[in-house]
Amino acid sequence: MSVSLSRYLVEKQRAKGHITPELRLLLEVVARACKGISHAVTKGALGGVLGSAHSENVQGEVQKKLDIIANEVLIEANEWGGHLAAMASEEMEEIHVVPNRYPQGEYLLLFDPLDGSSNIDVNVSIGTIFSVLKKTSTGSEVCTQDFLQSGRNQVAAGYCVYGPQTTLVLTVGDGVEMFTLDKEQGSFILTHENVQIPHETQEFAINMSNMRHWDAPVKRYVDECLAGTEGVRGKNFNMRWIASMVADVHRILTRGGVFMYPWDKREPHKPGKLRLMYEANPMSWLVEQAGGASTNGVKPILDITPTSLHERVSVVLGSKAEVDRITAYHTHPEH
Ligand code: P6P
Repeated sequence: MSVSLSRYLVEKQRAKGHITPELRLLLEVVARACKGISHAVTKGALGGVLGSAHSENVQGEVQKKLDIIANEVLIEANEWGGHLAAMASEEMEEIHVVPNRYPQGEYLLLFDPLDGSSNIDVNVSIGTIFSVLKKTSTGSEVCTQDFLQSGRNQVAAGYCVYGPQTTLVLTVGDGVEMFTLDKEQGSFILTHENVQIPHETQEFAINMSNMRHWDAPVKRYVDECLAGTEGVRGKNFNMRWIASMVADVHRILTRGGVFMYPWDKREPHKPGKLRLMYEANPMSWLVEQAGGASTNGVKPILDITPTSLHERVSVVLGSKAEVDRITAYHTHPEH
């Protein structure tokens, strides 16, 4: 008997009280929005949705048409339900407060509506990343400050990867589950329960073209991987870099590995390229819930207290033994 996402969420709500009816509604609405995004992505050139939108996002990056479409799908799907107070997106400089014509709820939804945009026009896997917080301030109008909570405060996090399958990966703080979209039924079906990342791995993911810009600990780790059986690691390593965080993290959740997007000398004033609130935090919680680890090279990403909505962070996540090793190279380089 296949278990749909809806049935899974009802049973999770009923059995363990892990989620409220409003959070269940939120997650079902986000999943439905991801189905709509998957449909638009899959149409590709046939839907006239490829290519640039000839505009820039808050990061100063050129927006693709599908970036904007995905953002609009998530906004329109979520603003009427009464479960949210506001939303924040990589594609919007300011938060989007739920309009007065709708009731406001207690949840805050953050998302990167379409991560991996450089892969859209070349038909490589991309995805939607989302994170859910609760509004902690009472009485006052929701504002950006309400979003600036550490990743430990997340009540739900996940992503939907648009690849050969459309798969939703979710945690509400009680492990990680994967749901594969049955496009005939239009339902997400539970296909992987209690996902666990192997502690050991022989696969690393990093953009090797940045090697000359890396700091010493990252260079040391990658050099040791490349030295293979003749080096200190005594084993050979494989390398993967899809340039879609969602796809790289999905591989790591599925078969292990370590993903690194470290600080580098190209823009020394930035702590890293990836965004803390709607990329690193949700991915870090998923990875920790699956038995892995995630740090900024020095401390757990989930322990970082954000100071701005779009702040960036250095990311090292995946198989715990490898993340611990890389973090130790940063904190105890003498070892
Ligand atoms: P680079 C996609 O733009 C993204 O934000 C992540 O999904 C991905 O891991 C990274 O940037 C790729 O960056 O510098 O290799 O293109």
